[in-house]
Amino acid sequence: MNKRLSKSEFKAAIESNIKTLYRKTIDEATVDQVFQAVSYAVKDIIIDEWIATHDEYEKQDVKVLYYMSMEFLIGRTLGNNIINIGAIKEVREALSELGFDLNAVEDKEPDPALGNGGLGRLAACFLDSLATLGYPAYGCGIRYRYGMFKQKIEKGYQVEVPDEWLKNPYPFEMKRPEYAYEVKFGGNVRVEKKDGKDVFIHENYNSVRAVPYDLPILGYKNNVVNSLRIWDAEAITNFSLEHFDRGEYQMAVEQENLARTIVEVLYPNDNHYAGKELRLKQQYFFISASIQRAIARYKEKHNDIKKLHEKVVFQMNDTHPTVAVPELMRILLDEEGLNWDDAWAVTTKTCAYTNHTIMSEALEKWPIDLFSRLLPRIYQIVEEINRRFVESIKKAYPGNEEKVADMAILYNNQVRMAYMAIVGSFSVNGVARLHTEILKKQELKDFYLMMPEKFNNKTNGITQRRFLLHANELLADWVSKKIGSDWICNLSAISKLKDYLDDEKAAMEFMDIKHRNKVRLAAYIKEHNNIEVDPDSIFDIQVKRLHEYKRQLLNILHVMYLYNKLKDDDGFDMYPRTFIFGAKAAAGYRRAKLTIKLINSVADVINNDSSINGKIKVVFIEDYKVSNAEIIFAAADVSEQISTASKEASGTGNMKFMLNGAITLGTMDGANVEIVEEVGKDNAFIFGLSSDEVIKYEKDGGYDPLEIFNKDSEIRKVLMQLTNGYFSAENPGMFKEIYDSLLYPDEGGRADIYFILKDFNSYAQAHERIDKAYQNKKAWARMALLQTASCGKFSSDRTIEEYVRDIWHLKKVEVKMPKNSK
Ligand code: B1N
Repeated sequence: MNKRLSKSEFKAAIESNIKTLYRKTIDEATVDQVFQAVSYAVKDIIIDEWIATHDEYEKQDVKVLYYMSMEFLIGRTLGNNIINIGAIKEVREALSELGFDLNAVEDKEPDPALGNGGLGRLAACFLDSLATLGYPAYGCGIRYRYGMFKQKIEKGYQVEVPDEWLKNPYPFEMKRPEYAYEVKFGGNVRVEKKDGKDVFIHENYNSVRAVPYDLPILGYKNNVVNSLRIWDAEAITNFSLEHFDRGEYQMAVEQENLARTIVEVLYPNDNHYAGKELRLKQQYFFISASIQRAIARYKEKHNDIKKLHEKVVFQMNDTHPTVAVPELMRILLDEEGLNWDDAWAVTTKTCAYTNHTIMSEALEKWPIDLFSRLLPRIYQIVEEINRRFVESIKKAYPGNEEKVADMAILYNNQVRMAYMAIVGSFSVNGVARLHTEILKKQELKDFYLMMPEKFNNKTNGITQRRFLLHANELLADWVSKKIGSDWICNLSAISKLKDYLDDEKAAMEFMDIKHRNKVRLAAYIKEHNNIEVDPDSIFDIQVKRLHEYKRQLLNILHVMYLYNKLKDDDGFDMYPRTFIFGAKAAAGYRRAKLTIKLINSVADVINNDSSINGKIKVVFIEDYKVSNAEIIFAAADVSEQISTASKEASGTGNMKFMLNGAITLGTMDGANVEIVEEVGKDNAFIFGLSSDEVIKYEKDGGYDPLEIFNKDSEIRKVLMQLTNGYFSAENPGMFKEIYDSLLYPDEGGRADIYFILKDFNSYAQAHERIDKAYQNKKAWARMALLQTASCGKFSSDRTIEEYVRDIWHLKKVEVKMPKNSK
């Protein structure tokens, strides 16, 4: 095994780093400085493996995956890196002997939040799995100066605070100026004839230099280190007096500004398209740089560009990287001199596309005038792709103009990015079985009928190394003691825990660990919210981005309903419950922000009402992010996965809860369907409309929430409390907007478009079943253990193996322990 440094060697390395970095002795060092010093000690080990890995890739001339994504939500890396080099014990002891606590040191790392939610975290899990399985891969993304904002709650409202993750140098990144590329925007394209051929000359453009920074992505104890390559932008010409004199001042300043603004900030929208020009700049910026680099690397060893697809595959994480299709075409046509058909053959064998949502407001449709102004040459290519595709539609459906309107890439003065992604790719996949079926049968039906061979499903997964091994040490140790540690790299082995389902002692140990994790979360809540919660109550948790379709509103309305019952109905009793929420709302998403305020207002009233004897507590955890997520999942009894059926493409939080033994309270949506399939429907609390029912109502109408409101006095009471100041005495009208949205038609002519009232009673009944089930401690323990024992399928290792088998066709590489390591 690769234990390269002993405890005493780590101690020496840390002390020596403190000295070189800060001219201090360890006794004078702050915890921040110790974080830097430990990170450099770990990086020292990583570097040798990093070199060895890339030497091996070169030597074997392997095919490489480029996973293109606007988002990588990697979270803190120090702890994970220490585990993956197999040195957790040595580092912890070394630090402790130096007078520091590893957890406190880990807490000093900024949480790199270069992503919004599920889509970005999925990309991070995939990188972890790729390295652990030994597959050659790069993550390609953007080095945003500011990542996802930090959330503060002030007077119940969300306030966004900039995330300055680069304020101190980030110890694990490495600048690679030798791989810088120029990326051009704007200007115009001139056509010249050269040797009878058209040559396209891009002129009068602005440009920036894209400079990559690499972050090491470590496999688990296998010496493999892949790279996450994130691009920074620098000005090409630094402003100089010379420019000032020659009147190029304007140009110089513009280029400085362009460079600065491009990578300034991550757009904080999840599942929502805002159509901002700067966003398209970001997209083209990192795609152009990544593809230029991939092709240059290919050409170092190969001279036939027509065989690019044999060594390179580009996976596009949703439509955000879809300019990869025309950009690759541009390079093949204009720089490599291929003809259209050859270039198109290479492109469509190299690009693949993952769809992550069917929410219509998330679909990227760029206005043609904006797109063509910003990317004139790329736009010409898109026009030609579209022209040829429209020809093929006409051939397949002669005389059917409707098909052209439905399927063309350019339509209604817009570039429909999803359609370009499908046309330009050899693979199109959804992220859970139900989601892929909806794509094939509804959203992308026309494309599926025309090119069925492209469509496939890849149900999402999560890495058990972060979400169990790192996040829940107590449980991880217990599992390994019971069944060995195979599960770390082969999660299906965790099913061996099923042998213990009826072993009462084991089940009680399992619940005891859950309890200790609840105590840990209770302490976190006490520290951050100053709320006392009872670890013996049921921890019922919904953490995810705030979005109407995810229905945090349904959850909090139900809390209001329970509270009313406790107050009004003497015969009613319930097992104590702690409802925990964590969610960021996009900065411009008004209704989502109002829902946060509602949750906090309800929490204020309920938590301070002694008449209910603490039966309900409501907690909103500020700044939900990867690092506190790890504490939260470990402590959950109930996992709220309550999206309107058909809307959540997969969900991955659902899997993280399951892995940690929480039981799903959910709709038959996304990957919940497959979770229920694994645990059995008696071991989940399922409620609500099916996706078919939702889709039918959306198509045919026939749902009127007012009917429910008029018939059901308990629901009516809850809704009235939104407008009578019951939870907002200072401003009774505050939640009127939410009330209206539930009862009265919106601009689209529909009310309660997420079916909250329709699903309410079924949801309340599922909660009653939970209340009953929890009181049978033995049965609950068995059910909780069964969740962990059944989650084998949901490892991102499984997902990656399926991508490799069906789409990427990569070869596993073994990396020997580097000789020159210490
Ligand atoms: O991707 C996750 C899924 O598990 C979730 O169900 C899905 O909602 C999420 C535009 C998105 N889909 N689309 C986005 C993010 C940012 C943005 O600007 C769309 N996120 C998802 C992983 O498959």
